[in-house]
Parts: sequence; C-alpha cells; structure tokens
Amino acid sequence: RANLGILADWEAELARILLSEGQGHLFENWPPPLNADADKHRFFKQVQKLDASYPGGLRAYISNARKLLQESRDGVNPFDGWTPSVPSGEVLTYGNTAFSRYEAEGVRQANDAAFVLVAGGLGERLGYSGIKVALPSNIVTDASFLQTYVESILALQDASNAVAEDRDDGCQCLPGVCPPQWTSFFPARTVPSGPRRIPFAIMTSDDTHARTQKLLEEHAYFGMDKDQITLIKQEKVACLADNSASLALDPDDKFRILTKPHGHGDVHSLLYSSGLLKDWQAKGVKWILFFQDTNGLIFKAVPSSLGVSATRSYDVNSLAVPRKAKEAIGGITRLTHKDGRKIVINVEYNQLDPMLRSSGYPDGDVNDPSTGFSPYPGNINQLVIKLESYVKELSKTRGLVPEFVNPKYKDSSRTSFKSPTRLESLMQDYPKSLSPSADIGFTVLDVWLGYAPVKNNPEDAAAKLAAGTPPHSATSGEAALYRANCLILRAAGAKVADPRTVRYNDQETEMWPRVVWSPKWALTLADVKAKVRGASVEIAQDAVLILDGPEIYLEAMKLDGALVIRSKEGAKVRVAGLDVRNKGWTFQSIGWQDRREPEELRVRGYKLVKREQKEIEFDKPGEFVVSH
Ligand code: UGB
Repeated sequence: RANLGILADWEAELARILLSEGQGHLFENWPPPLNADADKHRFFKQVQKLDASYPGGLRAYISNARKLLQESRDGVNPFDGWTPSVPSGEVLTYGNTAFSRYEAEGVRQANDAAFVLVAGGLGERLGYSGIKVALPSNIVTDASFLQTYVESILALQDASNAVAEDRDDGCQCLPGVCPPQWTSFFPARTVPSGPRRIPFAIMTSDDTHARTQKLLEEHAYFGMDKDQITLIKQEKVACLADNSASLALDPDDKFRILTKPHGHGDVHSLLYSSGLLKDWQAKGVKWILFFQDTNGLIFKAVPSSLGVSATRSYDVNSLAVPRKAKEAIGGITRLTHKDGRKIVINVEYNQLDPMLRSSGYPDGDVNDPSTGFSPYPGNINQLVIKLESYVKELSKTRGLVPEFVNPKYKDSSRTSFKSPTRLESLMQDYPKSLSPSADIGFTVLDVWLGYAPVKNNPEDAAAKLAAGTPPHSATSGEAALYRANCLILRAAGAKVADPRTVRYNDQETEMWPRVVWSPKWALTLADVKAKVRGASVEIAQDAVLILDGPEIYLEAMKLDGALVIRSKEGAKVRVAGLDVRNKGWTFQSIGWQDRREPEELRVRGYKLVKREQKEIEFDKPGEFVVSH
C-alpha cells in the first residue's frame, strides 16, 4: 500500500477494489511513491479498462474466476447429473416445398433483421497473418469474405424490401391503456413499411479492429451506407496465475497485467453495453443473425434458417450440419437433468467426447456406423435469436454468458498452472441461462449448402482429411463454394458437368466448374430458378462462369471455357443461344512453403492463370440479348 503513490480518486478506488479482492501482490514490487508515477498511472489505466469491459467489473471477474477455478481443481464435471441424448430439430431438405417456403419467409423477414459478425479472432490456425475476413473467399472473383457478407446483406435488404407488405401495427387503441377486449372492435392499423436498411455489427478485437476498419474504408464499405455498419471491439480479460485467481503480471513489465481473449461469447455483453440492442429494438428489428468470419456459404443458409425461426417463433435457432465424429465443431445435444430440467445446447467439441464417456457411452465421440456421422448435429455457430426475448434476458445478465476455465496444471495436485489462464466464453452458450420455457430449436442443413469454414493450415488440413474429418482449409472452403453453386444450378435444371478430382497442398478435393455469382444475382433457389432456363444451360467440367448483375437471365447457353457477364442496375440481359469455347482459366499448383507467392494463395495451394475468356458488360439501362 505504501508504494502506491499519489493517486487520482478513480485510481484510489480501483486500488481499493484490487486490495479488497486479495490482489496486493500486484503492488509488491512497485518503487516507493514519487517514483515511476507515469508507469503507475499506466497500470491504473489498464485496470480501469479491464474493470469497465467486464459485466460487473473486476470484482465480478475475480469472484467468477475463483468459483470456476475451484470447480476445475475439484474436477467437477459440468455435466454431472445431466444425461445426453440426440435432439430432434428441423431438418431441411434442399429444394423441397418446405425449404422453399422457409426461404421465402426468410426473405420477407429479413428487413426486420440485424446481422452480427464475430470477427475478433486471428487466423493463427490457418497460417495467414492478415485478418481472416480480408481473405478472398475464391480467387476467381477475388471477393473477400467481408465483401461477400456485406453484399449478401444488401441483396437481402433489396429482396426483402421488394416483397415487404404494409405492416400490421396492431389496433388503433392505446396499448396498455385500452382494455384488451376493445381491440376486436377496431380494425388493425396497417402502416406502410417503406424501405428499410438492415443493420450490421462486426465484433472486432485489438488484433483485428484497425485492419477491419481499413478494409471497409478502402472499399467504400462495399456499397453499404457507412452508418449502417457498427464496429464493436471486444477487450481482453486479465490472466489468472493461480487457483486463488491472483491476477498475473507481465514478467517483462510489472505495471501491466497479462491479458488474453475472452472468446466470442463477448458479443452478447458488447451488444448490450454498446446500446445497439435498444437502438435496434426502437427501429423495429425482430431477429438477430450471428455468424462467423470465414464461412463463404453461410448466406445460402440465411433465408431458410430465418424462415424457420419466424415460422416456429424460436427464441434461439442454431444452425447445424451433419457432423463427423471428432470434427472440431460442437455437437448439439439434448441434456436432461435428473431433476427433470431439459435443455438443447451445444456441447463444445473438446467436451463432447469426455461427456459421452462419463455418461455411459464408453466409445465417446464416434460415428454412427449406419450413417457415417456423429449422431449429434454439428454446431456451425450461426444463431438466429429473437430480439424481444434476447433484450429481456440481457437486461438481467448484462450479456454475460456462462463461462469456463481451462487451466493447464503442472501436475496432478492441480495446484499450479504451467502458464497463466483466463476465463473464456462462447457465443453459443447464450441459451444456457434461459428459462426452461424458452423456445430453443435448431435447424439442420446439408453441409454442402451452408458450411465451409476456412480455419486450418495445409498441414493440419491434410492430417484431418487423412483422419476422415473435414479439412476446413482455404482449399476446401473455395472448392465448397463452387460445388454449392453447381449443385444449386443443377437443382434449377442446368446441365453441369461432374467435378474433377484434384490435389492441392496434399489435400485431395473435388473441383467443380468454377461458377461464382454476386449476391445481387441470386440469394435463394427461387432466384436461381427465375434466372436460369434449366436444360438449355450447359456447363463443362473445367468451365469458369462469373455472373455479376441483378438481371442476367440464362436462357440458352453452352460454356466450355471462361465467361464473365457483368451488368449494372437497370440492364436486363438475356443470354439466348450463346456458345462459348475458349482456353479458359486454370488453377496452377503452388507450394505452401513457396515464399514467392502471396500468403492468400499459398494457403490454398494454387494460383489462377487466365488463358482466354469471353467478357460481356452492360453498364447502361435497357434490354439486351446475348447470342454470340
Ligand atoms: N472470435 C471472436 O470474435 N473473438 C474471440 O475471442 C474468439 C473468436 P474460431 P472454433 O462452426 O466452425 C467455433 O476460433 O474454436 C470469432 C465454435 O465454438 O474459429 O473453431 C472468430 O473470429 C464451434 O462450436 O472457433 O469453434 C470466428 O469468427 C463450431 O461452431 C468465431 O469467433 C466452430 O466454431 C469462431 O472462432 C465452427
């Protein structure tokens, strides 16, 4: 205490909190007063930030940490008393009537939605030093993940505004003032909806914030209004040195507490504390869609999953895909407590195997031999949350979701750690604190349609592939995009050739014709069907097709080579009787370790070589027919 020196009131208050929470060791090696004052103030600035960014402040953080560290030390099983079983959810079959209805409903609901991208993580596992949202989702158009996301939201906004009906705003009497029985005497009041803008929030971190901001600015926000996008930055949390939750000092700087990321669960407290939720509520937002940084397929699954949420009025709807045992995605599980409570929740991939083994499934996380997949659907961390119940819940919890701690102990006495640890949180744990009456559902999609994350470097990806689990690499992510687009074209009746088996970065993959379209060309299957006249469209095995414009109609076309069609708003382009044969574009292998090539290409193992192409562009309004 004697070493603290002259403090401002706010600093003295923070010092009192730390001392009363048993953190006196932080000041032990400080020089006497009037020495290193600037460093002492720097220390308190950091403490102030740590205190302000955690719901309930540092006191709450230390108290939560003590409890969780004690439980971890005692080996408390978080699933004690709970029995796992396979839950049942909405299983979508691509292209059937129910799917099409959900897609249409999702588009209708979209302008009552807001989107939230969690993008605070760095691509350490991927071996890419940039921010992951800047990576091209494919190298044929070079559109980055962020560009694809923003353009998809804008396309959804336009589509939703185009089908928006006037809204039923309830009866004309005063809610909460007039007796409810009066409502039947008054006609419902409809209000013109007017075009709406879909709000978009991006959670960044110190690692990604400046680069995300720069990427947006350099590309004029990819066409979105600047004030439609809000960046919310997550802060790191203090590291813990021991089981008493002593905050860990940086060994190289005794005026700095070591910090680490708290995980994507921070998104909830940030939405709450930033005031965004209240703002969105006032604007009439009903649904929030959360998604992750590198899934180039996700917007193909957005309309249908939003449609499911709205139709079933789910408070929380998690998107899932069939999961391979040991795949690094959580398993959606029904947990039933011996006292009768039930919950459908994600059990994270590192917990699923031990949880199953301790619950009477000695083989743990294994595939069901009859399907070749884990019986537990795989969580892809795309959540659709109903805003009304979310706001109510967050006003109680301030957005803090149940946390966990994962210390690496030095030995079996579990008394000291190999290195400082910290509390962590997961976005998908939000339903854990909801009341049992909440409507929590999940929607299972075909994996080809909705899930192709880019997470692993080529070596890890090849090892995963050899072990029978999906590689989730830049190579597989890009190939999945072409596959999805080709399968969608086939569903619309087009004749698309089978894929070729290729091998890049030691990963064998199926390479379909490289078909890419901009989100404004099509979002849903109905859009594709409206723009492609089925059997008269033929695409050969190594073809490349880029469609970039809202009104390009493929009526009769044969493509064996590369074709790019671009059109501006107002240009209606009918492709009728076009036969394109040229040398096309190919992918040329490059080595993962070949430092001459840029990182974004090395992670996928090939580069684009443009040999010959046909390019057609319409930049003026009007009707055009392309036949040669
Ligand atoms: N992220 C943040 O914004 N902040 C953070 O502090 C950390 C991450 P990872 P992982 O669907 O593929 C998740 O690292 O471990 C962002 C789910 O927990 O990619 O692979 C980050 O930028 C798992 O259940 O997560 O696991 C990224 O956008 C499964 O759903 C996102 O959070 C799996 O993803 C996820 O970060 C999956």
